Amino acid sequence: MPSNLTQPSFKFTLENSPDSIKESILNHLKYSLARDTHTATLHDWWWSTCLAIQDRVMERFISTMGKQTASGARRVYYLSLEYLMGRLIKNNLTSLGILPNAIEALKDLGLNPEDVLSEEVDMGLGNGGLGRLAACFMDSLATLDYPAVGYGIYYEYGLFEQQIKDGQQHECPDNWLKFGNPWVITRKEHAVTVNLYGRAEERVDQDGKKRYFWVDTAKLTGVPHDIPIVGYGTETVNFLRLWESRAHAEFDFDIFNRGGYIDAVQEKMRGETVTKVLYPNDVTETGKELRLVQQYFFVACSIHDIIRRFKKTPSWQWKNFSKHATLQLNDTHPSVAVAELMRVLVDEESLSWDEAWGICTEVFNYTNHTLLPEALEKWPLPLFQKVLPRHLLIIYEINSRFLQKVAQKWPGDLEKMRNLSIIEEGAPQYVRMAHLAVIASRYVNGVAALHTDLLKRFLFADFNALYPKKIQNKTNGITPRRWLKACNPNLSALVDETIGPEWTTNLDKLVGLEKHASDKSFQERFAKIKRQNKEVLSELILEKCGVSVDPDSLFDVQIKRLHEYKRQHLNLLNIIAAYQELLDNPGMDIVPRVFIFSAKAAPGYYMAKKIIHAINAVGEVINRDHRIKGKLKVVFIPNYSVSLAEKIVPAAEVSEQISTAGKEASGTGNMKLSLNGALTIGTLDGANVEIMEAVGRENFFLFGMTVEEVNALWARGYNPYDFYNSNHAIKRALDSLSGGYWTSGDYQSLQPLANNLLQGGDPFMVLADFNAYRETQRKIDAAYRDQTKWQKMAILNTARMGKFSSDRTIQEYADDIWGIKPLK
Ligand code: 26Q
Repeated sequence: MPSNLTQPSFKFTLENSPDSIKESILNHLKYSLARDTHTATLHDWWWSTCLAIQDRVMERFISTMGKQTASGARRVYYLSLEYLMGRLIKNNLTSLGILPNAIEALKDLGLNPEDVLSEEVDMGLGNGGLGRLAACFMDSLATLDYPAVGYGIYYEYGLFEQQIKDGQQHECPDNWLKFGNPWVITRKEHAVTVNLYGRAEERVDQDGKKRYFWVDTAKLTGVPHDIPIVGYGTETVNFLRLWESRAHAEFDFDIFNRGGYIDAVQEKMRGETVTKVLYPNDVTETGKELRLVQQYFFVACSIHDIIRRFKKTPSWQWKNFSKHATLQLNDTHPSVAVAELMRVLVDEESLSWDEAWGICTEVFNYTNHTLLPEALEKWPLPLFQKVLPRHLLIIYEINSRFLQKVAQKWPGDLEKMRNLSIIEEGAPQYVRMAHLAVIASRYVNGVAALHTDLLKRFLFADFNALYPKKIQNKTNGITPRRWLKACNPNLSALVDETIGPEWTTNLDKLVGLEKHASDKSFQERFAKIKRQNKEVLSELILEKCGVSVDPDSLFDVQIKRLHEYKRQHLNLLNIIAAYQELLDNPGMDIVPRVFIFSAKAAPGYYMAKKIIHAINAVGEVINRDHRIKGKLKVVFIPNYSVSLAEKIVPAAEVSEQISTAGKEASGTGNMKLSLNGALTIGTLDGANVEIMEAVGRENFFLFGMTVEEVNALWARGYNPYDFYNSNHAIKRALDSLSGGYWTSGDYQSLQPLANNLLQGGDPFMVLADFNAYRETQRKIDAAYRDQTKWQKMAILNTARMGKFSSDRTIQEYADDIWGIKPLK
């Protein structure tokens, strides 16, 4: 072979001038879409533009894969059931550094660039924070030149689309692939067969060794779809590999030959339902068979793919597997991977148990994202046995060896054994996935300092005693490319002009803004940009909610999944109290405020849906009450998504981070908002603690009980009626909900919400924190009146958020957990 063919080529042939981009777009319009410029729709233009970008991405993709394969270096395999990617077009242009030229090209073609970029539907393959974190991590991994593959599921339907009718949530399917997707590369040649159900049979092989065979299984095929992940300002392009389930040919054929054509087609359809839809994180969906099948399907495909890559180099030995691979479990959702890797190594590759277990404990790591006991994943044992009979035997073996260790450490302590066992006793028994993940993993991490501390002290206290170095903290982060540079171009330009552009890949550089925080003219420019962003958001609010809001009002934002622990209803009770006070005294001088909510509730989460209804009902009344002269507005923007967040975040002035202390593992919206100059009103929970430490106590509106105070109050006995009876504002607000005030006398519809906070025991202590919250909201009013002071605080928030870049987070994972090196 000529030597120039053995070396990957690093010369990129496509040019990036506006003219070359324009030419590429026109070529794709003609040759890929068979369209002319007169009949092309906006969708056609968007698609051709994506293909023009994808051509440039491909050159880097091919060269990166060549380099990574040739180096043989350790790769990180990120295993996640969710990737909340949002739109890719602007991100890819930003990362390639050709956004301005592409904009010029589109303008030249007589198009509105913003319209073309907005034509893309969000890739919403995630529920919330955990899925978006995976997306930010993929961005940082590529930007820092780390060899990485993200494995996941190619859901046909992402998180449901939310519609609001009569103030209530309705769910519609999110058919994001209806028109196909220009970013996807399907790799049919890497399709994988996956087994399910059947039985585990013990047989003696030719060498007289006992072995297990998994027989009479149902079979599925996994087809991988790759999405390139473009590093910012580097040549690295990694990829996401998402698996789609298809019917298995063998299976089809069997039934077909028996003459059952219709049966064969039905069987085919069953196989293809496995990756149809993303599960919402919903209590009513726990323990569902299809979810377990999904998890195993994706894990089996991914492990197979990792091993295929490993075995491509015949000289590599199993004992060196961990030199080439490290696997990160994004929560317990993919944790059946532990049993699957053991099965492949022991049953298929004939390694001894100890060799196989040694490999597992070197390559797996697990990230925990929740302390809520009800959110910890566990599977009814009979279900697990039916779907994965061989894996259950493997788990028994792992467990029995583990329990021997427990017995050595705590001789005779049966309660410890019961508490730590992978199998939860009871009728039925359960398989505890977090225990499996902790036992197999080299490192386990929490996602904020406080969260990790609580993991060590409570949830995993005994594990921590057994393995004192296993649990680490890795505080979450967000990518500054999407969450400042791309979503807030005017602020980015001001920052570039003031301190130079290095902040984009070194967010600590933002501290350079500190010395401008008190500078009058800088403050004015900073404030002007916020004001422009608020105007843009006001138009969106008018369009989506039919409510006209004044961009001169204070924009107060709570955007996140709807959950009682996040306490959107605490925010709402304060709004009601403020409104009632205003009605008593319409002349009262308050800072006009727009309360902006956006949130999806899990479809089966009754109370969350009630809270959405209540927000909309309260908004309906308040927004139309002329007596208060527009001093308060309440809007609920439907269908919260990544692309919607990109419009709300740059316009926010107050960020609501008001979860009950000890409940929010980290939060990442808190970081996005503060980075864009919003001031936080928040409890000492999750990453709020570290954000406050970074921006300064004086630039943060802290309120509420601490974790210790919450625990102490529970221990003493919490009675929400104590607060209801002694606090007039609370009583009046709750009475308005149960009395039908907001729903034209229909007292039944919102009463359950009030009841939940009283007879229901107020499980998230909304009433206990109400007073502190209300007082702190008043302080915000006072602070906002002094605009010089406010702007200084806002600038200092932006300036001091360097730590919360996902680049820093990824650097820490790479150094302390994965042991991987950049490959330039
Ligand atoms: C479980 C079983 C069945 C179906 C769905 C699920 C499921 C799916 C998604 C359970 C949980 C999730 C998502 C959890 C999540 O987003 N957690 C958030 O993770 C963020 C990133 O670390 C943190 O910042 C948030 O604090 C945490 O709530």
